[in-house]
Formats: sequence, C-alpha cells, structure tokens
Amino acid sequence: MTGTQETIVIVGTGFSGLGMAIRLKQAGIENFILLEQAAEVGGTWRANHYPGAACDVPSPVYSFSFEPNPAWTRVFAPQAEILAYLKHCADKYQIRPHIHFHSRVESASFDETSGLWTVHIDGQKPRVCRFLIMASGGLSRPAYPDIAGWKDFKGPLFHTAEWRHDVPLRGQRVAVIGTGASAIQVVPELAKEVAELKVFQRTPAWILPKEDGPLPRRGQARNWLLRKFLYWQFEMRAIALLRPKLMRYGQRMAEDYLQEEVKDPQLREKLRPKYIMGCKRVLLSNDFYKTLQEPQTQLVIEGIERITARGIQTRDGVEHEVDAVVCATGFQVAEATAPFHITGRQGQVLSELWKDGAQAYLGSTVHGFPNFFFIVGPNSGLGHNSIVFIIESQVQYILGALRQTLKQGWKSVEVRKEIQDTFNETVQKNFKHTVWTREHCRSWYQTPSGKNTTIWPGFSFTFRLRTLLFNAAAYHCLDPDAEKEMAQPQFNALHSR
Ligand code: N01
Repeated sequence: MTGTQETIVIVGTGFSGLGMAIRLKQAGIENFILLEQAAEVGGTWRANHYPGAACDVPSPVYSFSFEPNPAWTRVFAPQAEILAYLKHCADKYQIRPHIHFHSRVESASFDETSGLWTVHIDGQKPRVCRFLIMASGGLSRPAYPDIAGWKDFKGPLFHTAEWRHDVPLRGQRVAVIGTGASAIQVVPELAKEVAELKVFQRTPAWILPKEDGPLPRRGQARNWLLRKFLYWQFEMRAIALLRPKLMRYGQRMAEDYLQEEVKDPQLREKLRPKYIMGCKRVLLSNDFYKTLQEPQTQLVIEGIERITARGIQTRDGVEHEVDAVVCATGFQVAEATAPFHITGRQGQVLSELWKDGAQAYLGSTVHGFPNFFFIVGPNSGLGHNSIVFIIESQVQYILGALRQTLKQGWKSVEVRKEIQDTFNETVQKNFKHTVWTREHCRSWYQTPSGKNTTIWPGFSFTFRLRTLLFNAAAYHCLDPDAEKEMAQPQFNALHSR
C-alpha cells in the first residue's frame, strides 16, 4: 500500500466536515485532513449561490452551538452570510491548514490485514488512513430531470446548484422547471429582471408565510435564549409529522394563506397540493404566490413532454419558446447510493449493498465497513428543524467512537449486523402512521420502491439522546494483534432500537 498516511480523513468541508474537524481539534486530535473537491469551504452553501438563495430555517438555530453568530442580519440568513459564517469557523478554529482543496475523492477501500483505508483522489497520490469520515452532504449531487431532448436545446440550460452567473438573463425569456425549496426562492428574484418567466410545476407544494425580518444584534444571553426558543418552536412541528391528524391545522393555515394571496380561483386550484402537508418539505415564502400573478410570469402545469431546440414542449402540444432553462429540480438523494465507490471488508461494495435503499446505524456507521463514519447518513435527515443539530449529534457520537478506539488501542470498530438490522426495522416501523406513509405521499426522501431512507422519523432531541454516547457494545471492536474481538459488556437492548 503506497500513499501518505493520516489518522483521519474527512471528506467535505460543509457544516459536517468543518464541525467534525473543529471538535477533533478541541479534543486534542490533530492528525487529520479534510479533502474538498472545490476551492473553498462551505459545501451546500458554497455551491448554491442562485439568486435568492437563503436558509429556510431561522439563522440562530442554523449555526454551531459552540459558535453562535451575532452577525446574522435577518431571521432567515441569505446564502452569502451562511457561507461567510462557515469561512469564519474554518479560520477561527484554524482548520484551513488541514484542508486539501481541489481534491475530489474517486474511491475508497478498506484493507483488512492492515486495518487501513486507502482513499483515491483524482490526479493525486492516494491517502491512507485509519478512520474515514464521510461529510460530503446529502444535497451535493444536482439531479437533472429525466426529460427527453436535453441536447437539442440551443440556449443555456443549468441547475440552481450550478448557477451560471455568466449567463445574462435580464430581458430574456426564462423557464424554471420545479416548484420546490430552491424554485420558490429563485423565481421571485428572476421575475424582477426577465422579460418572460414560465414556471413548470409538476406537484404543487404546501407554502406558509416566511416570518422573516431584520435580526437586531443582541448579547450572548439573549442569543442563547432565542436559539432555545426557536429550536423548541420548530421541534413542536414534529408532533404533526408523527401524528398526521394534527396536520389539518397546518394545512388550514396554508390554505388560508393561498386563499388570501391568490385571487384567481383557477390559479389557486393549480397551486393547491393534493397530498398531506409534511410529506415533502413545507416551504416558506412571502413572494412566490405574488410573483406568479405578475404579468411576465406564467405557471405551467401541463406536464413536460420534451425539451426542444427552442424551449419546452408540454403534453398538450404547446411549445413554450424560451432563451434559457433553469432546473430547480433538486438533488440525487434516496435514489443515489454512495457518493463514490466504497469497498469495505471482504470486498463489499457500499452501493451494491444499498441498491434497495441505504441503511446504517444511527445514520453514522455501516456493518461491513470498519472505522468508517457518515455524517447525515441514511435516515438522519430532518423535515422540521435545523440539520445542524443532527450534524452536531453525529459529530459527538463519532468523536466518542474515535476516542475510545484510540484509547483502547482497538484495531477497528464496526457496527454489529444484528444491531444495525434491528435499528433499521424500528426506524421503518416508526414511519407507520406518520405523514410520510400517507396516501399520495411520494418524495425524494424515498427510493423508487417507496422506502424512506432519508428522514429520521422522530424528534431531533430523541436522535440527540441516542447519539450522546458511543456504545461500544453495539460494535465489533478488534484487538490489534490477535484480531480477536475485545470482550464487551452486555449490550443494552434499548440501544438497538
Ligand atoms: O429540490 P426539490 P430543491 N419535471 O426536490 C420538480 C434543501 N434546500 O432543490 O415535487 C418537472 O425540493 C419537483 O417536482 P415533484 C431542502 O432540504 C434547503 O428545491 O417531484 N418537475 C419539485 O417541484 C430541500 O428539500 C434550503 O413532482 C420536476 C422540484 O423539481 C432540498 O434542498 C433551500 C422534475 C424539486 O424540488 C431540495 O430542494 C433550498 C421533472 N422531471 C433547498 N423533476 C434551505 O433554505 C423534479 N421536478 C435550507
């Protein structure tokens, strides 16, 4: 095995990668590197710089607990502020010397004899490490829609996550495909400058007003209180996700908002969702409905047949001529398997193991893949609160695993199969009776067969409780010399569920 050796390799420098690196440093662990394919930190918040990009979770909870940001200017921070915050974290905690930019990981494989991972990087010497931490994010691979005729379109066509600032859209005729979280942010901004805007909707979304506004600078104590208040306010939303009967109150609020904002009954009908609220992300916007009623904007619901040289042809035979097409069509999440080729013990390939749906233990560890960790792995996404809370929970859990492994001198830790299986059975059972299993509920949270491999079907604080301590008894912990399993205390049955 050739290559440079580190103790820990972290893939990605978004909230997850930076959060992990900072906590490692705070724990006195310095022998780690971060591999970042881009030229700057920030992950999702570096990549998504489309006009109007902003957070739909209040800024005070969208930051690390150990690094509150008194500089947020708005309740819902714009992308530039979040990116600036992440750059600040990288600088303040001196993470940059550990980062290798322009380092795109192509594959990683585990060697059982040495107990080491080899990480292959595009155009570079491989890196060898004991621990591999995947912090590459759930929303890092843009999904272009599967529509015929892509190559035929003569104008610029790009994704919101790959925004082309070099393409002048002022005075142009522009199409936006999709009406999800990114679309409702970009559409009002585009409408300010384009001549014509056609918004192609496949499924209408539930939309609530965004209680946004300037956020005055406040002292540490008031910041802390606000963070706690907002966390619990958002956490309460999970009750309706888990007890769908209560969702009728949220739906009524959204229906009232639609009624107030959209005067034309026909347009209103087109915008009325037919599935239960919460099945897909509930969107927040004060200007999306208004924009759709502006004279230069048109909502198209006829369904896309194909892309043509001059625009988009819908199923009713109409060709909508446009100069540019923007795909606000989301990311490859549940249908994608692993972000790159990952080979674990006995040549097991992660994407093959996951071909019917990804699964892990606590969204963090996978049987067959020793010394390997995910941040925001399978079933650890949230539909109702700040993902930074989950990220910090997993970082703490992984830190516990690393500390114990290094302290005890174990060669490797690998979650037990029966623990992972029981955990996943329980997770899938917990979806029963939630909004995500209601009729007509289909989303990118699910695999094509309908299995939800993305969302944590519970409160975020229960996830925090589950990940507070690394429970070694749930793991095979290998002795370095004899390669025997270390004796473990009786496994606490509570932790398998
Ligand atoms: O993607 P989406 P997004 N023909 O998947 C439509 C996060 N986020 O980028 O619903 C026509 O929500 C698709 O239609 P349908 C957040 O977690 C966070 O907007 O599948 N339409 C849908 O309308 C969010 O959940 C922030 O029928 C097609 C849209 O494209 C996640 O990112 C801000 C189509 C995709 O919506 C993804 O959001 C922005 C086709 N072939 C995003 N294929 C924050 O503020 C897809 N669509 C934190």
